[in-house]
Amino acid sequence: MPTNRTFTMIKPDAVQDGNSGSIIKMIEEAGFRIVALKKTQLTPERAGQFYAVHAERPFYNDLCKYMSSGQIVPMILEKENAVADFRTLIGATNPANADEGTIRKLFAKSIEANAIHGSDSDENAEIEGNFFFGGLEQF
Ligand code: YYY
Ligand code: MG
Repeated sequence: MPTNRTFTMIKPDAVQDGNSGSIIKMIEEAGFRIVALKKTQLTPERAGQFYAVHAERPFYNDLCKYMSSGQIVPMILEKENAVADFRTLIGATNPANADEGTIRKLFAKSIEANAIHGSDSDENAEIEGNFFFGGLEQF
């Protein structure tokens, strides 16, 4: 089976709480290879660019504020069927609806502070990975 890639970022609530290590361990144990990883912080403007697809949604301004409120850990990950399998590993957007054992069920605080991002398509995975990492950082 060919591998493909997805993009993720551990969000400010999970980084602040010291859960990055536990989350990365779950990701590696689920069979994902880390292609690229760093710790950084978004400005509200840059968070707005990342989530531009949600610009008309009522939660957009709060989301941009929240996503720029602390450090994040963006990563590019590789595995067979990476995008879909990673969405399964993280669980539903609202942690109240997330399956037992998923990253959001274990670590998310609310629908906004939901611990982790996962790309929703191969195309967006590439766009989002390139948002944070240059070509020479993607191995
Ligand atoms: O892909 P995913 O992160 O699971 O959800 P999206 O529908 O793409 O929304 C992106 C992001 O926006 C979500 O992770 C939290 C936030 N959000 C929110 O604060 N309130 C909502 N009603 C829906 C989404
Ligand atoms: Mg999404």
